[in-house]
Amino acid sequence: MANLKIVQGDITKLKVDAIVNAANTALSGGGGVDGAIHRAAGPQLSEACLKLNGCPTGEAKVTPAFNLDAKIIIHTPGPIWHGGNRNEPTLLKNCYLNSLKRAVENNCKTVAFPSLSTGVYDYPLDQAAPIAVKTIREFDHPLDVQMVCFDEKTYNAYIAASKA
Ligand code: AR6
Repeated sequence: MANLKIVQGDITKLKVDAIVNAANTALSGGGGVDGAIHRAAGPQLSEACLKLNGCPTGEAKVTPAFNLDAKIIIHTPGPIWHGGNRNEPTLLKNCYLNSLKRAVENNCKTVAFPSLSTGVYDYPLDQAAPIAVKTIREFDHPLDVQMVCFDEKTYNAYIAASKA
């Protein structure tokens, strides 16, 4: 079982083996945590992402972490919320699961996630948090995983999900 810790902070400042990025399917960079990770990692990250030819929603691809204090970045495009009837819960679960698999394949022991899909992609926090918590906790490898919540509202939602 993976061990889950919920913290509040900036994911780009963490010293962990793998940082997960809430990417888009083009892996072209953007706003939110994606923009922050690209700024902190440096311009080489865009070049590395371009070579990957995009990534389908729910899957996960790896690049080096360049100037970040991590070994790798795992890029996963979360689902855009359309009301919940377009397979959003399964796609969100797949983002967490496939990112954890990439971490294990790359011999990572410590992984940090942002709150996937709950920013620009509008996934309701109270529905996203339980999916994240359950998928991480049920993952059958001894990883140390941090959910890094940028704001207090997000932090409170993940704490509530972890206690439910
Ligand atoms: N550290 C941790 N979390 C952060 C940080 C940070 N430095 N900055 C923002 N967040 P979002 P999405 C939080 O919109 O909904 C991009 O343009 C933020 O407060 O970054 O999956 C991509 O290119 C929120 O709680 O990701 C895609 O097009 C969470 O990260 C699209 O946005 C996720 O918000 C992806 O949208």
